[in-house]
Amino acid sequence: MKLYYTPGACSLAAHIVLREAGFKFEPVAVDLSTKKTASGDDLLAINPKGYVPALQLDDGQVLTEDQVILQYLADLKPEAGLASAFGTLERYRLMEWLAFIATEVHKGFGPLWNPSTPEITRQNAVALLSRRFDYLAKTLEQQPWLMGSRYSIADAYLFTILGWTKIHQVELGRWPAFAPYLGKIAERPAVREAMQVEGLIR
Ligand SMILES: N[C@@H](CCC(=O)N[C@@H](CS)C(=O)NCC(=O)O)C(=O)O
Repeated sequence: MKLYYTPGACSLAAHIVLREAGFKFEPVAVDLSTKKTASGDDLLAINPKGYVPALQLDDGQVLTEDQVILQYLADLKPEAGLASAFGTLERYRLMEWLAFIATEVHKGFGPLWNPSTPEITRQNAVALLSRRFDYLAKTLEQQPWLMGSRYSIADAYLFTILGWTKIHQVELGRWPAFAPYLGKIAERPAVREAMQVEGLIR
């Protein structure tokens, strides 16, 4: 498998899960400003949607959409315990978290990435994200992981996206539940490896 990723982008979640589950894979960095890999391959030829993550399977097929890639990987290695089994209510709870992270949190950062976003739009985006953070923090005050007692692909995804608060100077101190939660994810060997390979930590 090949993972097309950009350092620190949402593709970090898939990168973490590939390592958590012990897959053999090739990480291929993409420069999003040119949509090219270091060897000059065109991301658009891999993923016509033009974004990361894209997971190229060994038979050449390409899977996109972070939340789907995460589930695919977790389901290939159920022994890693990163996703509840299909057909159970717990799986729908997991999908509920993944959809919430993707649409409310991940995409909630959209305006903050655009340098031409007016200040008022930025403030509104931060206010909306803050309401989502209220809900997440309330959950994490009551349980160690989004899915309760077990770390899952949803935590890898949330960790990745909350990492962007540093880039955009969104202060997380208002939600004391986040620091220990993010800290324990950051210490996981698979997370450290992924972040080292992406050049995010030494
Ligand atoms: N719907 C996609 C969105 C992925 C996405 O937003 N990727 C960003 C990086 S975090 C990207 O590659 N943006 C470049 C672009 O859209 O041109 C998913 O959930 O995987």
